[in-house]
Amino acid sequence: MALLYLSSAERAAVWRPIFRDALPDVPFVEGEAAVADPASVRFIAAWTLPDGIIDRYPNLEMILSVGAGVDQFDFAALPEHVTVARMVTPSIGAMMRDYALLGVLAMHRQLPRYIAQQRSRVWEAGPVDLASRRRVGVLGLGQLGRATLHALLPLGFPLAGWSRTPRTVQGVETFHGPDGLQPFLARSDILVCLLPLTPETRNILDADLFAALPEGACLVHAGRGRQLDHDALLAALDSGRMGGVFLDVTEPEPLPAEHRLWSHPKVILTPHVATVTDFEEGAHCAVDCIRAQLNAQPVPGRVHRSKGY
Ligand code: NDP
Ligand code: OXD
Repeated sequence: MALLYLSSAERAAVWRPIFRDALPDVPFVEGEAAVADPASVRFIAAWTLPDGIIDRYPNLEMILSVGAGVDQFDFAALPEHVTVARMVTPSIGAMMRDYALLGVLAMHRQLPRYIAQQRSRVWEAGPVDLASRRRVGVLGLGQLGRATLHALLPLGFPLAGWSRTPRTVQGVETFHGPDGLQPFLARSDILVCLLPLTPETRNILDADLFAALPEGACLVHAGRGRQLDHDALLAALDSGRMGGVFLDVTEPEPLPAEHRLWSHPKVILTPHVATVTDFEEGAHCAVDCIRAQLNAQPVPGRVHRSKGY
C-alpha cells in the first residue's frame, strides 16, 4: 500500500517526514518513476493528474487535491469508486478571509480610484460612506465564504450570502438556489465570489448578473477565472454599471500581457494568491484523509462527485 505523491519537491520535503511518522505503513512515493509496484498505489496526492494515470494503478482508491479546489480534475475520467478529497485547513480559511476583507475594504474606500489619482498626482476627494450603508453579498457559504462573513460582521456592513442549499449564518441574511439569486444580487453593493467551479457556476459572473446588481456595484472575485465573463466585466466597468473589481483569478492564468484588465483603472489584479495551502497543515490534512479512508470513516474534505465540489 503506498501514496503516490505528484507535487513540488518543496512540499515533499515537508510532507515526507510527517507521513513517515504518522503513516509508517503507507510509503511516500515521489513521482511515477519511483513506483516499484503499480498495484501498491492506493492513494495519489496531486494538483493535476497526468493523462492516463488512472489506468496505471488498478488499486487506486483515493485522489487528494493538494489545494482547496478540485475543478482541475476531470471527474468523468475517474472511476466511481475512487474517493476525491481536497484540503480543508484552518489557514486556507484564514488567508481567504484576509484577502476578501482587503478586497471589500479596497472597494468600499475606492482604492483603485486613489491609486490612479496618485499616479497622476491628482488630489481629489471622492464621496466617503459608512460601512453600515454598503451592503456586501458573498456568493458561496462554504469554508471560505463563512470565514469571510465572520470577519466582515464586526465591521458593520449589512451582510448576505448565497448558497445552493439553505444555510444559516449568524448575522447574515441568507439566500439560496436560482430563485434566491436575483434578490441577493439586488441588495449587494459589493459582491464577493467564493464559489467552486462547476457546470452551474461556469460563467456565472456575466452581463446578466452585473445588470442585476445595484448601479456602480463592485466585485471581489477569488473563485475561479472561468466563472467570470471577462469581456462582460470590462463592458460593465467601462459603462459605469460596475464601479470596480478586485480580482485574484482569471482565465487563462497568467492573464495575457495584452489583456485590458491589466491596465484598467478600476481594476486591482493579484496573481492567484488569495490563499496558499500551508505545506505542514496540508500534510496533516492528507494524513487524516488517508487514515479515515483506511478506517472506513467519513473522509474530511471529501468531494461529492455528483455536485462537483
Ligand atoms: P466549499 O465546497 O466549502 O463551499 C462551496 C459553497 O458554494 C457552498 O456554500 C455551496 O453551497 C456553494 N455553491 C456551490 N455551487 C453552487 C451553486 N450552483 N449555486 C449556489 N451556491 C453554490 O468550498 P470552499 O469555500 O472551500 O472554496 C470555494 C472555492 O474557492 C474553491 O472551490 C476554489 O475554487 C476557490 N478557491 C480559491 C482560492 C484562491 O487562492 N483564489 C484558494 C482556495 C479556493 P452549499 O452550501 O449549498 O453546498
Ligand atoms: C486552491 C487554489 O484551490 O489555490 O487551493 O485556488
